[in-house]
Amino acid sequence: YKNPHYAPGRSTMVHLFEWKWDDIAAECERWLGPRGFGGIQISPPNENLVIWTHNRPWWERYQPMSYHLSTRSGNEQQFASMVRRCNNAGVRIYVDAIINHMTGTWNENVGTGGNTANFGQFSYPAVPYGRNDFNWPECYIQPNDYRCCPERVRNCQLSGLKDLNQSSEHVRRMIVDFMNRLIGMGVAGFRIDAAKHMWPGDLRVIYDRLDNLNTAHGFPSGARPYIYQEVIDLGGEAVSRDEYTPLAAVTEFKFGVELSRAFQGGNQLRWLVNWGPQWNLLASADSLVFIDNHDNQRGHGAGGNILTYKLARPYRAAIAFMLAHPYGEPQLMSSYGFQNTEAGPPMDSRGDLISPSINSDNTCGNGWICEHRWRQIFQMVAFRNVAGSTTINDWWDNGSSQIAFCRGGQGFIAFNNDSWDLNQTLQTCLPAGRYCDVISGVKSGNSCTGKTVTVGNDGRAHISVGANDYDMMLAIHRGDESRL
Ligand code: AAO
Repeated sequence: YKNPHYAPGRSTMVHLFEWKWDDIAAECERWLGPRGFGGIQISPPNENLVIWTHNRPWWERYQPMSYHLSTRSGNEQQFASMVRRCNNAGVRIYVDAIINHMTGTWNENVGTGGNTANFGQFSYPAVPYGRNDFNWPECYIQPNDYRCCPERVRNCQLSGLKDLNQSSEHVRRMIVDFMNRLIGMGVAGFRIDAAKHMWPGDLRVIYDRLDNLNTAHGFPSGARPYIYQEVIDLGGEAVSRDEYTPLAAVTEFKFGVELSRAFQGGNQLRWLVNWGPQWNLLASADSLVFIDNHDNQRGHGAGGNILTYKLARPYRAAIAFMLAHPYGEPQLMSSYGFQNTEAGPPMDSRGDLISPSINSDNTCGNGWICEHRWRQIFQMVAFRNVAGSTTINDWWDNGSSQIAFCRGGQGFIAFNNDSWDLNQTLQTCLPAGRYCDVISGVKSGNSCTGKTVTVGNDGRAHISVGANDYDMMLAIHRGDESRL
């Protein structure tokens, strides 16, 4: 369950948060496929409670009403078409699976597919679930439970969300049927929402009942779905990430916390020389990594001071480090702009989502940020693809926050987070020639719209990253996007 089964030569998943299925399909064909992206995490595809009393917040999608594929992102036919078109473009789809719970109790009770529920009776007829399918008696997770009481974390309600009992055979069957239906339609895997709140033993039963990936969508025979479990573990809690790594991959929240600190100047970059398990991160193969996610970019979940698109310069640098470094399976966040942390995505007065528009410079409009279309980010996805399975060599630092390293003979990157210029002749490990810095510009014919780096026969080149440059990094590699 730890292999994302990306198409050959690809890497990196992007979370297209709250995008519509038709728009995702188009994005696979016009952008993600051609640019070498590996996959997409989509918002939950199953029917959720419509919550007008909070003006359709983003978090209504984390309150399932049924497993019908009917949401603001689209219907079942649009979902199937998206998966097929993206797989044809070489881009995999990963589903955010909400299997820990159903809704909270509300005075509205109609779902995005038109189904209703009776919250007092714990009745969700469109699944169907009834009172016997939930943990009983009702209890609510309190902050201190995270420290003392694993059975309360697993058997009580998270935020008042009705807590399914995954040891029930009926619940298991409903969940497995839902996930297998998606696998049949060609998805490559799942994010398991709130995995901390389910018993590892129950999850193992569910995972082991999942079908192999669909060979008609280009997966090798016998391939298991990629599963990454959302377990927030910053240390010191009764439930640990280590209970889940024997099952499948786990989200590594320390990754974004530490890199956000370092690239905001709270830690010298030279300490990143041993980035990985020596920082108490999970083993690389167990780890799904990101700087920000849809929760912590708006203060939900865990971890303060997480970098987001709002602090764009250090954010781009942290993302570049994530993509340049071989540790973990990286995931990018692609956001809509927000001030209010509850606010849902761009929508019209009927509550229908408004599609991102695409500007002539490839950026997005209509309120969508589209970090995955920022030059410094998408060009680092290509860097990662070129670097492949190489490891780090020729690490250099100045004893402070200027660092540089090679990825085998495939790529070279330098960062300057000091308040003085970086001006050094450094080993790039690349063949002699001229290279376009993929951070400050793009290759255009035989020239570069940004900095050009000339590598000598000894592999060395003069590297310059000014303290006041627009970006704090410079990257060159052997691929077409950089070689002049
Ligand atoms: C909404 C309303 C609620 C209402 C509820 C029911 O906001 O007021 O009661 O509906 O009607 C999202 C939103 C929720 C929303 C929910 C349903 O975030 O606000 O509730 O949809 O609409 C825990 C879980 C983790 C979860 C996270 C948000 O462990 O799984 O809370 N994330 C996922 C999704 C998320 C979604 C759900 C789960 C539910 O990604 O979008 O909720 O489907 C500690 C624990 C963490 C715990 C946090 C937050 O963290 O370790 O496990 O996360 O507390 O309670 C320091 C510590 C750190 C600690 C943190 C916060 O940073 O180091 O460990 O402080 O105390």
